[in-house]
Amino acid sequence: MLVALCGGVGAARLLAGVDDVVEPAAITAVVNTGDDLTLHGLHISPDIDTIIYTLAGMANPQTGWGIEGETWKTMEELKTLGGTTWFQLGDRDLATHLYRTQRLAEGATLSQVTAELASKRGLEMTVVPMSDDQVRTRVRVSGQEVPFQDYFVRLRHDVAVEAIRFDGAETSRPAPGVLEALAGAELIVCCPSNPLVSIGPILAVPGIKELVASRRDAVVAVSPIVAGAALKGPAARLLGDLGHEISVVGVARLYADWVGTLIIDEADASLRGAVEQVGMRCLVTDTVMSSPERARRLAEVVCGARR
Ligand code: FO1
Repeated sequence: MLVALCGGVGAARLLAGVDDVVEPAAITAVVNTGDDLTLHGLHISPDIDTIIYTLAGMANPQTGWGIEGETWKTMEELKTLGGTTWFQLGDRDLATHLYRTQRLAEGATLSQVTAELASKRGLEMTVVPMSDDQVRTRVRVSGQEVPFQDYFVRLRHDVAVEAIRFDGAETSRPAPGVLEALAGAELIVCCPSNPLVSIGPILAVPGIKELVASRRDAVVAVSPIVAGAALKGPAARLLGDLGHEISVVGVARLYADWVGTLIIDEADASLRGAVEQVGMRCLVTDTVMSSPERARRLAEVVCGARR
């Protein structure tokens, strides 16, 4: 059993590679739900949908989120009505949010709905939210706390961040099966997602970080920072804003007490010693997943990297 801790796009690309290397039925993806939001009365789970769409081969390859070949008739019509359109929901993507919202209203848990969506999209791996309880990442910018998607999309994450908080984390419980999967996994993979706002919320659910740290030798992480920058999204900027070194060494320090092996890109080969000084093994390989083939090769290195 391989268990992957996942955010959005970077995690989805690596998972698609792992899906080629490991029997999909033996993979459990534990996905961040701190990015979730309720908009137009709909429950939207961006990271879960990005994972499912990518593994189903239907994700928009340019953006990494939403569905390929999408139409935007509903958003265009909503705009003429003066409705909220800063968070773009494609016509086909809307079906996912309508389905999820209806099922939740019928009393289903987020885990149950996620399992239904994954199987209806033909996935064999298990996709599970970090928790069925509501945990929402909130970001403080210019003295004001805003929901994650307001920061990430409406403000285009083009603002300095003063603090982040995972509202609801303290009283949240791991989703059913998460602790068992982590306890029984031969390998726990921390995907190249944003350490602070994608991996952070997962570890903030009580019980998860403690369990992962107790199995540190089985934990392999892929750095989301390559040559001092993030390949996608605000990870580098966020690390800097919140006082962390924007490098693979900064990532290693963040991960020191629960990751046994950090995989870094060849561009950072000179920092391998510095990462090992933080107290973890360090492997150097090509971590830029600009094609399915490169994602598959990285997945092979990850799957063979266990201490
Ligand atoms: N990201 C954007 O930059 N602009 C959008 O309008 C947008 C809409 C959207 C709709 C559904 C969905 O699942 C994701 C969407 N995203 C959008 C991406 C999303 O903000 C990020 O993928 C995650 O929250 C960060 O991991």
